[in-house]
Amino acid sequence: MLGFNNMIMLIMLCYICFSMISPVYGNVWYDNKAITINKQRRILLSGSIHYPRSTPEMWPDLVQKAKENGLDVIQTYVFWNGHEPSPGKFNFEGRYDLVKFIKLIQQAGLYVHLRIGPFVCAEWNFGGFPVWLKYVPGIEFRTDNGPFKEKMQDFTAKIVNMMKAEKLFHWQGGPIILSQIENEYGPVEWEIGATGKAYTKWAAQMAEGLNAGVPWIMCKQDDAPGDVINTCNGFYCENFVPNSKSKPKIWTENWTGWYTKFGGAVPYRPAEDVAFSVARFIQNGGSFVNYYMFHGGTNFGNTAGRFVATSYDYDAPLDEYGLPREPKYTHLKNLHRAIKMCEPALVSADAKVTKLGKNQEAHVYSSNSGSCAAFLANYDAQWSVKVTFSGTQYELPPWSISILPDCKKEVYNTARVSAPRYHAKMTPISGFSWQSYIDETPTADDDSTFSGSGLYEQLNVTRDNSDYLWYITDVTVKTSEEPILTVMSAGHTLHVFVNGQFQGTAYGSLEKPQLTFSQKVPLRAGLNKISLLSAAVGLANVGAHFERYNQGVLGPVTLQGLREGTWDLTRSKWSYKVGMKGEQLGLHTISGSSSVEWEQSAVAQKQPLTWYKTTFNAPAGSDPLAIDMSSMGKGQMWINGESIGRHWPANKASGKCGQCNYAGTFTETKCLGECGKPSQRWYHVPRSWLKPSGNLLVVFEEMGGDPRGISLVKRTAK
Ligand SMILES: *[C@@H]1O[C@H](CO)[C@@H](O)[C@H](O)[C@H]1NC(C)=O
Ligand SMILES: CC(=O)N[C@H]1CO[C@H](CO)[C@@H](O)[C@@H]1O
Repeated sequence: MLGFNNMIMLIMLCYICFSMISPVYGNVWYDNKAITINKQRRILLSGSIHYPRSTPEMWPDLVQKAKENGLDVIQTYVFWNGHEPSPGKFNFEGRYDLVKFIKLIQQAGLYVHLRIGPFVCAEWNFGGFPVWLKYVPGIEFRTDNGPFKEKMQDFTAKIVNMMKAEKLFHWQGGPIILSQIENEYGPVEWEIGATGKAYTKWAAQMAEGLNAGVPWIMCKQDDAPGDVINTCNGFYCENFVPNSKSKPKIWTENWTGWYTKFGGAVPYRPAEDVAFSVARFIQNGGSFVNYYMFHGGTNFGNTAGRFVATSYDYDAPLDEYGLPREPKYTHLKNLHRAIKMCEPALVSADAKVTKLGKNQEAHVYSSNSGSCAAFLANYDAQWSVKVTFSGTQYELPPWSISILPDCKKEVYNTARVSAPRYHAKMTPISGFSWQSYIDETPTADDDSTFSGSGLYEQLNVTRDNSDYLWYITDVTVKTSEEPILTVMSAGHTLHVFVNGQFQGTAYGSLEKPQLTFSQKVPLRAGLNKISLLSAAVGLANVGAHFERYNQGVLGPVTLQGLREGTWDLTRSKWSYKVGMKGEQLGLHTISGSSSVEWEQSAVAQKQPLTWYKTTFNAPAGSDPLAIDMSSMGKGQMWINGESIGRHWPANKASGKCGQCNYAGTFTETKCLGECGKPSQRWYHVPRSWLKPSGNLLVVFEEMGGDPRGISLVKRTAK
């Protein structure tokens, strides 16, 4: 039996050990209801802004607009391949200046949720993995594999230590209150079983061992071990239940819209539905909501994932250019104000749920201290309903929730939009006067080629240093013939040339990156040069086995219908050349652009493999700018040497397109723009990339287009 004094001793000891432990977790922890900051439960509203998808010059304004919208937290992934482009060589500059980004958020008085991953998916090239990682001997991605775990730990530790050194965690006085390890791993673990489970455990322990002093989350991970909080991603999360009674209900990805893929229509999600899903999550006891995305931004350079468009607008409350999208921005701002009025009641009581009708409910949070908040929900997707609550009648529009922060007066309904409705406008400012330069179709004798027998996997050769890889082979026939050339490729696009003459193009899609080119081609008597230009459109960003990822012409390649029957060229001698000649000459850079003779007078039109250049002055004012590329085919473009990204207006929206009918449930394919239009017509040019005059714009066009149709446009909110 324990004596009284001993008991006091024990209690004191425990107190001491607690106060010794708690500094490790600083002032941020959680209980079954919410994240606690300084022991205070909080309802936290968060929004994703990915720092490399805008420019440092845009950051302060984006963060300020998020704050004005009523957000408490900015959430971002950390982009490994941007930070460690080659092993041990780090980049934390410019758009990758993570510390600067976090400090700006801190200055604005907001918190940060740092999702380190380091697998991030995010429609980002290779899901955030550096391509060199694929070539680490013995590597297998995202499983219980030594080489992978070592590299993952190194990078995660590097980021955590950098944040500590800069005093950016909350216990150090910084803004970071949450972190994340792995990303949507649950479904993968389910697929691969025991090794996946071991990896999950290891990842959680590794992360916690870094002593970041803030809680870690794993999203879409039903078996998140120990103290790691499992969280929900989805269009709706109201029925999500954490895997422990001591963990709060957190929604890490509430999709404000969806991303655009090349070949698809532009998705959108009505403000009413986003607001409904958030209000429903909160009324059901949720305490942390994140908008994915709050600002989507732009996939500059080659940062887009496979077949993902350059625009990552996401139909977010702030559009790609950083302008408020209405009515979404203001409708959500009003929602946030209403939710914050309910916060005292929400954090101190559990909901009492009562039926108000067949498809209607009241969720009432009423605390001992007298605060009371009510959510009146109508789940009927078609009909408005009058309900009586506490003796008062309320009218609830279909698929909506009314918020009563004092349990009496309705201050907000998710379907009644008082915010202005307007469409952003694109206004042409000027056209350009172009010069052109036609790139060349290399032959096997060029000194920049090398050869081998059989077909090489593309990424192994390019290491993603260029989108382009040439596959070149010679075919000798006795008399002229017109056989069918069939080329099977793992993707993503293929342009075929015979004796320097363009024959045609084939391409895959997000759903099916593989392609087959099959077409009659003219061969002349004697030697013929077959040149295949295989182009990548981003690397895959979803999945587990990135070590097995492949692309390019893997075969078979055949010529059918020759006098001598069918020739299989798959194992022939092939020559290779990485990149276009223009890339090697640096035609897109300020210094390299003058290394060739440009055609001034008769600018080539509808010519494949053509470079175009022009100079222009920055337009007056501060409206965001874009380039209208609707007259062009496919390629890349640069301003003053900075890559704007890949253009591909020739890839028109097909498949599911048309109107929006979301009520009831929303899916990624519910609300889509019109078919037959380019998936992306306008390409963002950040103002900060421009000088007052003499800006160099370079376009590389693969397929042939009419540069006279290109224009500079400005974007205004209405
Ligand atoms: C990658 O290329 C190297 C030669 O550069 C070759 O030895 C290796 O077999 C290739 N690997 C694959 C998977 O193609
Ligand atoms: C399962 C799934 O599709 N998850 C996606 C959720 O949306 C984000 C952003 O579009 C992606 O990164 C995830 O892969």
